[in-house]
Amino acid sequence: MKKKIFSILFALVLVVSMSLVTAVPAAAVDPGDVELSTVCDGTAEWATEQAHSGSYSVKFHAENWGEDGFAVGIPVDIPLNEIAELSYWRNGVSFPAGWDYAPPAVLLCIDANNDGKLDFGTQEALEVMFAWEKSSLLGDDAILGIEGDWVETDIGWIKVDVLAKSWLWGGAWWFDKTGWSGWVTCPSLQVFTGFGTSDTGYPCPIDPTDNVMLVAIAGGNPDGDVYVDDITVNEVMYDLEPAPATKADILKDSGVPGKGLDKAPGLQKPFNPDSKAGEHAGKK
Ligand SMILES: [Ca+2]
Ligand SMILES: [Ca+2]
Ligand SMILES: [Ca+2]
Repeated sequence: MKKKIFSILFALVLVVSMSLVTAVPAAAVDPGDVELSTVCDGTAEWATEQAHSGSYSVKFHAENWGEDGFAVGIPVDIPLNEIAELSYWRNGVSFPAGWDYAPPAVLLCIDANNDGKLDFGTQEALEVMFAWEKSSLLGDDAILGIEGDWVETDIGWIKVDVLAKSWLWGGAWWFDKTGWSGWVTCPSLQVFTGFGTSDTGYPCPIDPTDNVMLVAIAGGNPDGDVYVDDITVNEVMYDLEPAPATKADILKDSGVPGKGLDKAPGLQKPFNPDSKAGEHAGKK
């Protein structure tokens, strides 16, 4: 019991300290703040074989329906009713011939209790999406999820305009620690005034002025690969390029033992390829 209380306290300290560290303006998001998360055998990784911008996109893969999951999350801080543009690019490759694939859903992770911080991250949002009995992971905050439309495989990069999607016949839902909403009805986010109660009869904690703190794109469609790039939230496009390698990364890649490298402040700066330090690192 003592151990459990300790781990809960530790998790709380971690959440509080992480919320301090990640409090950056949306326009200046650090590539290092992009969160890649998985459940079971799902994978989410930086990949160069497909890119809509720059050299990289994020590549998702899953093998088993309903078990494997993947997600990419981007920290933002925007009131829900001030989101005027929300889109991303996706490319589904090598799904079984003749099959459409279910593209990932968009999870708007919302500071529903208005305390200035989000009680969960991309990993917790993904876990709740796959195992709804884990809804307590969301703390006092909530998710508004928007489903993707099924599309053909191997037709190249497609722009997904999330706000253009009509939810009049379902296609979106909200979730908090009290449960799932069922499918919500809403012609668009702009006319959203609030949602009905959850399946267990609790009121929706999401108000139109609540802040979206994290935009996650999450799914689990198996067999093929889904690439995601260029997530745009209002005027800001997140081009999904990984953080440049640090000096510490270069030294580790060269075989220098990793102990201490991650704590040396001088080694956490981006590596300058012109300095030739990488070529000589680790050599006697
Ligand atoms: Ca990119
Ligand atoms: Ca909160
Ligand atoms: Ca609220």
